[in-house]
Order: sequence, then C-alpha cells, then structure tokens
Amino acid sequence: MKKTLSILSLSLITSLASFAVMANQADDIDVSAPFAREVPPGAPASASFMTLENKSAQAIKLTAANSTVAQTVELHTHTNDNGVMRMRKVEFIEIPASGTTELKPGGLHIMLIGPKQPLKMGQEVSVDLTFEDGSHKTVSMPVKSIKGMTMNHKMPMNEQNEMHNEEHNHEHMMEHSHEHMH
Ligand SMILES: [Cu+2]
Repeated sequence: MKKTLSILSLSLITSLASFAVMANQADDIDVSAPFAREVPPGAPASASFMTLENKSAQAIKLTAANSTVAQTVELHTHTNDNGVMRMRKVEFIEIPASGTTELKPGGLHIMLIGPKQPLKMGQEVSVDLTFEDGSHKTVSMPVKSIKGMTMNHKMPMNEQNEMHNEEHNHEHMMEHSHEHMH
C-alpha cells in the first residue's frame, strides 16, 4: 500500500514537472498582425512588425529574432535625437505581464539587415522569435508595402513640416534625407 502511494506521488511530481517545462514563454505569447516591409532589390534592410500579447502574469522578454530572409536580424527601437528619429539596437523587447507590446513603424521593430532576396508584396516570410527562457516561436507573415506612408514627401513644404514627425514614424530609409532638409 505504502509503495503504491509513493509511486503515485512520484508520477504526480513528474507530470507537474513536465507541465512546468511545457509552459514556456513562447507559449504565453500571442502574436497578431505580423508583417514584413516590402523593400526593392538592393535595399540595405527591411523590418518586421507585429503585436505581442503576454498571457502570463510575468513580464517576458523577447531576446532575439532570426530569419532566413536576412543576413543579420536585430531588435531595434527608435529614439528622438533632437527631433531626428534614429534607430538603435536593443538587447531585448519586453512584453509586460498580461500586457501588449506593439512593434510598429517608428517604434520597436525587428530589423532585417541585408535581405537575401527582394521582399515583394504578396510574399510570405517567416521570423523566428527567441524568448528569455530559450523558447522559440516561428511567426510567418505577409510582406506588405508601406509606400503609401511615404507619399508625404510630395506635399508642399509647410504641410511637409507638419507631417514631419509622423513621417519619421514610418520611414527608416529616409532618415538621411530628413537630416539634409534641416
Ligand atoms: Cu531598425
């Protein structure tokens, strides 16, 4: 009788332990509306955007991303440096407990540096996310054009200035030309 009980409790402990292993951070993250940005052949970089929702009661850090479509993949943010938006690499992107972090043009993003292929609208690409506990999630996403958002460049000067900040929010590639305009 005693022996049966100890075997039972042992198997209970084992199943609890394997449950703990199963409940990894990748499983606690829901990804919605992912997309990669269309770039012409020869473009130095593209970017991937998505909304990350943390279903757990603990903050979760996205610590790395990888993709077969780019030579280097980095986690990036934008900072406002005296009115000029600049990108910089970050070590992680945190998704708050029971909260949401949005990766979007002008904010946090996954930088796809050195695309190995032209990224054209209609294609599907995948990006692998790595979380702090080493768990992974592969996200497949459409390539979308955000060209419409750069049309602001054709606006008259006064309107262009008003649109200025907004525009930075959408266009990394134009950073240099913005600096010249100042
Ligand atoms: Cu970037």
